[in-house]
Amino acid sequence: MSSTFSKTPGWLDWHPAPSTPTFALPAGTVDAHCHVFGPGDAFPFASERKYTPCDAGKEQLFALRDHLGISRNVIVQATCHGADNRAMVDAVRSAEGRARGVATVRPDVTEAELRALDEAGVRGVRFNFVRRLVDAAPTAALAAIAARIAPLGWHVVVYFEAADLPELEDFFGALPTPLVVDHMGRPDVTRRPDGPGFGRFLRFVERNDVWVKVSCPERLTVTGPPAVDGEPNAYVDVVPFARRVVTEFPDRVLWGTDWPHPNLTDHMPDDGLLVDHVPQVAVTAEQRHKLLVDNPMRLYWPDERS
Ligand code: 0GY
Repeated sequence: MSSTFSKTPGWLDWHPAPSTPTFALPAGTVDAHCHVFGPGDAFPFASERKYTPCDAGKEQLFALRDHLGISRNVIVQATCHGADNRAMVDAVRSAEGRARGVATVRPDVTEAELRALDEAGVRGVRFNFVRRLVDAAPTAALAAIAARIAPLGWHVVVYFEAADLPELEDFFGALPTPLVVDHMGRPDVTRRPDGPGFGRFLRFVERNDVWVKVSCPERLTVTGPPAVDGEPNAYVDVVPFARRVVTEFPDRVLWGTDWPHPNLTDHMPDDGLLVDHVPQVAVTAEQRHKLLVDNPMRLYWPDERS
């Protein structure tokens, strides 16, 4: 798809024709975790990137939004763009109020740059600790960034592997901003959802009033996608973990598609089926409304809540 950049070998492109979901998303649904990639010719990928994706621009993202019945997007800076936020910011601006952004910034970011990001619709920064995606950043530098963005009312989104939580949780707990965790802290879903590993994560969430994205069943699953195309009962091994988070923290959970699904190697999900997965993890209408509408609106559009 991109002419200047060659995709990482084996790269799976986004689903070309997602099904129409059976589950009708409530009006005002927010996709609180998605990305744009390039297009590379307009927004070159960063030299320090660990993968080269296919192009996945704002037009495709907005088409998917409309197809699935989503109202708004939170566009999270992807590591393939490093700290060059131009593709994300361009997409957020183009959405005319229907998108917010989460940026990557370096400690030497200027006040003027932060103000420009804020004015464009950015409301947070992402700290990524997943070793296959980024070179390790010293926590002192991240703490300095957090101190800079706190006065703007922004939050910090953290992405880490479950095994790294014990080492990171004191650092997270000391950050001066609200905290949002990507993909439920990537639990090992072959373990028990009521076992000590996930229990530690849940206690961390409770202690620090953390927001949790119950996203990415397609990334966390070991049993895999549905055996039969169109079967909504997919990713069953992830369901008890997500359901537990939604039940225990109904006012702190967020949902997102993770489109265009970077670095999936086994299968590319049908985004319509990812929507059909939502009622499996949020089993009441009240839970779903909080997950899909109330919570993300409180975090990203606090002035527009009805
Ligand atoms: C995700 C997950 C991944 C990648 C990125 O920024 C990224 O490159 O977020 C991943 O490979 O697990 O949240 O989309």
